[in-house]
Amino acid sequence: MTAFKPLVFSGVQPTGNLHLGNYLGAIRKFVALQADNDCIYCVVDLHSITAQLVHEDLKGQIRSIAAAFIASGIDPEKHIVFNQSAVPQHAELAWIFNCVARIGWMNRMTQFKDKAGKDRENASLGLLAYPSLMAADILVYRATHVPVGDDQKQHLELARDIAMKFNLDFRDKIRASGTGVDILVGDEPVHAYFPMVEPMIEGPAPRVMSLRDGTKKMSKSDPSDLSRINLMDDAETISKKIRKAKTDPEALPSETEGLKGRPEAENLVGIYAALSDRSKAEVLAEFGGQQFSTFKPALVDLAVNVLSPITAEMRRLMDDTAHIDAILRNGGERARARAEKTIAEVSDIIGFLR
Ligand code: AQP
Repeated sequence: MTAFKPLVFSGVQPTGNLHLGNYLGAIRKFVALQADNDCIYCVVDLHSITAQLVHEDLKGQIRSIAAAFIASGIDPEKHIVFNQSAVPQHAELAWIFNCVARIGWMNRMTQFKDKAGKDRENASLGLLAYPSLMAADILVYRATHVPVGDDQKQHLELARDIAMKFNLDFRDKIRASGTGVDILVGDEPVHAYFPMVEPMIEGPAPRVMSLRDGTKKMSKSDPSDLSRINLMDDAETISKKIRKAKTDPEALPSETEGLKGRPEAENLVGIYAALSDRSKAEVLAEFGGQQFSTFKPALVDLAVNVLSPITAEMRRLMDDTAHIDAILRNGGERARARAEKTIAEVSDIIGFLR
């Protein structure tokens, strides 16, 4: 039994200010995975026009995500950093996947339901097909591992369904092409062209919640800026947002059990734990019994210490757009070379004449 070569792929949309949820749920994992893996990190600009077509400064947003990757510690020479639209093979494979995936699969996606809201008929076709493009982003490199936040779990399950259907529908042609790999799916041996991607969701902060409502995900598109800590916020703004963060009147518990039913307290303790590389239990061992009036200033100090060097480096990088553009161009060329090979093989398997 052979296996797919391990490859990490993930992406971030240039849809607004990057926030602490993006950083703890995704970017920090990207950084950690570099040491032992071949990694491709993408600014997924094609995705950014699915919910909102016109952006005031999309180029600036793309550069700011690339700057955040690099300022956080991603090495664009050892690994690949690029923007999605520079590699048209993503969109080409997405079209093929639109024909593999079923409309019913897309209709079940909770992110589509949330983002389309009540006026579903008026949502863009791109918003409905978003998970198909996301599957193509990953599988055009035949990537095996995808570090993401908890909210992307359903999309990754769909990427596996698309890969599986393609592998089964084209089973004989994949075998004839000599490009397949024998894998086990459960106990079932499958001769596969596309791997079954593994989501990497675990980590200290798979779902960071809004500072204004502990039951809602921290999100770039939340209309209240007080709901999130942006990577570009200065120390004073971080302090203001944490001081104003919603809490309850109780003191912090000494054990994690005591966080049940207290979503805001759980969120702030989770953020503290993730930023300090400790468990929630360890944080509560230190702060249990104390009021938020003591805990919040400690969280402000920690958040400012961790985030301010990244913010400063992001600002420095964003002042040198030529440097960022050169990194993205170079990454795009290297990504394209890999993606072209997949598209040539997939076209041959399907039977397109090229
Ligand atoms: N609150 C969060 N907690 C943990 N991880 C999160 N991610 C997003 N929000 C949280 C993870 O960040 C990565 C990049 O996300 P994205 O920008 O591509 O899309 P998103 O998940 O739709 O992020 P937002 O902030 O909620 O954007 P909008 O408001 O535009 O929809 C992903 O790995 C995601 O899981």
